[in-house]
Amino acid sequence: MANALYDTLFAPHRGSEAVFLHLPDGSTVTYGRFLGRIAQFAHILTAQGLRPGDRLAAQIHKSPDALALYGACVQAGIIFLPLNTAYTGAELGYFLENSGASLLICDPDLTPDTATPTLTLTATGTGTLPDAAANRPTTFDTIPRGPDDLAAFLYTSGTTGRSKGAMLSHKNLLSNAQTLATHWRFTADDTLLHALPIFHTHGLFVGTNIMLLTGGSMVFLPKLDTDQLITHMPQATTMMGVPTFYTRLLADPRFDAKLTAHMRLFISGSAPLLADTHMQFETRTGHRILERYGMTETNMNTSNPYDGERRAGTVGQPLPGVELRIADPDTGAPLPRGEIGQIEVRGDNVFQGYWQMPEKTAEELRPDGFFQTGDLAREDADGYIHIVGRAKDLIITGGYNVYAKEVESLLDAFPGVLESAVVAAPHPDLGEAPVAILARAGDTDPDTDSLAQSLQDTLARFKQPRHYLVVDALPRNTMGKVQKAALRATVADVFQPS
Ligand code: MCA
Ligand code: AMP
Repeated sequence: MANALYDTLFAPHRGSEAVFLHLPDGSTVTYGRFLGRIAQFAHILTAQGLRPGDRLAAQIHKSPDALALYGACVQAGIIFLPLNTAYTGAELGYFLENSGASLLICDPDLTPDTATPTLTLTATGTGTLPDAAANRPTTFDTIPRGPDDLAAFLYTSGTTGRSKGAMLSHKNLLSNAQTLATHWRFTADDTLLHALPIFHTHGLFVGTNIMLLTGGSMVFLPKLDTDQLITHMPQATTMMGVPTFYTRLLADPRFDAKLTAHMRLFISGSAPLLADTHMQFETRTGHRILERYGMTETNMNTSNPYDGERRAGTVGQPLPGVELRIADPDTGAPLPRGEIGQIEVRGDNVFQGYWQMPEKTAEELRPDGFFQTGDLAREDADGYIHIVGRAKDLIITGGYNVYAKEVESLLDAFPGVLESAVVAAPHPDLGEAPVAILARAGDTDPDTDSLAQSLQDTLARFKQPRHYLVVDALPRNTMGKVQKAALRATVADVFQPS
């Protein structure tokens, strides 16, 4: 095939009257209309001078047109770089510069100060991009692309400072969508309740690509709103969410067995689903949530079985086509079953490296092609993987990743702070949330209110500490390393209801 990703996910729907998107106002978008929109956008992107392999950055709100922009990039061979709408202008500036994006599509509300050529697109489908596209043809000659050509960059924060652009190929995306659609038994009869953001793997490549592949439809909600989930659940057959989706639903008495009796499947991922949530969900609804595990760099790696036992507190077994080993973090040598080690994975799902950072790529991709996930786990006697911790200094808040180092570097530079440590504290809604522990530089405490204020322009809100603690000195072990485990214990209760 000339462009297998486009030809498999999109092209079969050309002219189709089947519904692709159900919108909250009751309107629908057919597959045929969606494909026409993709072609119109592809014309604009090429008219802007974008050529195969060029990067297009998008910081836009979730909408049918935002999805069409992704399709346009696939059809025109352009590398799609979706960005969290929570990123500040400072963060966006870095992504534009690092990726060398030739064009930025952004919401007029988020318009940054940048030299990168920019078109706008709002959540309601207005802006300079749709204006320019309006009279363009609804067909476009698909640009040929091979399996190893790049389809997308997704930026992931790093353990050492700056974010890295994870390069995902056409084969990475297509192979994983095919594996998941089969494993989870998706068909054209499915309707996915979609309330996730579409700038990350979960909402875009897992949710959307599966539905495009199988020809099913999505109830396409702008964001998580429990009322909307409950209102639209009767229309759906399946739902995907981060654990916060499930805890919020469980907190609502309207969410019960009757409302979910017709549902085929609930899937959770991006952050650990507490075994307790899994069990409460089953007690309330009779459904066992299917938990799976993935990463931006690898797409999905493991999943609980569709038919077999969905085991609470585990992420299931390796997906077909994914080789997984629990290995010694230093050497990569596989450990005997039952021992705790680092999860390493290899397969068509694993990314092509970090954009223009060969040394970072070499640090995480072993010479034999296994990727080091930084997740610590053990495999039980039945082959289920139990994630027990993280080797990386990462906090996952509501399904978004925050690397402690990125926040600490900003805190360390603040007057009155000698040094800082950012750790995760359990949070009843978000799973975990960042807490900052600051060692004071002199006799007076740093002003944490102005510190918090100073972060507003530089750091996305979800990365900002939700609690500050000032101490005389950070605890260190005999090697001089900050004892984060001790700090985590100190702040373990800060978000617990008193
Ligand atoms: C919003 N806020 C957050 C988060 N989201 N703070 C911390 N963590 C978050 N995740 C802040 C806002 O800045 C705001 O702060 C306040 O919370 C309320 O904002 P709102 O937009 O109303 O929040 P929400 O609608 O309640 O959103 C929470 C959410 C959402 C539903 C958990 O963040 C979400 O949909 N998360 C899913 C993320 C996801 O898709 N991850 C997949 C990554 P203030 O009031 O102070 O201004 S892909 C991945 O991880 C891998 C590959 C995988 O395996 O899937
Ligand atoms: P990211 O690639 O930045 O979106 O985040 C990937 C990380 O999320 C993984 O390395 C895990 O630490 C975590 N993760 C994803 N799914 C799960 C899960 N089901 N259980 C526990 N952690 C998960």
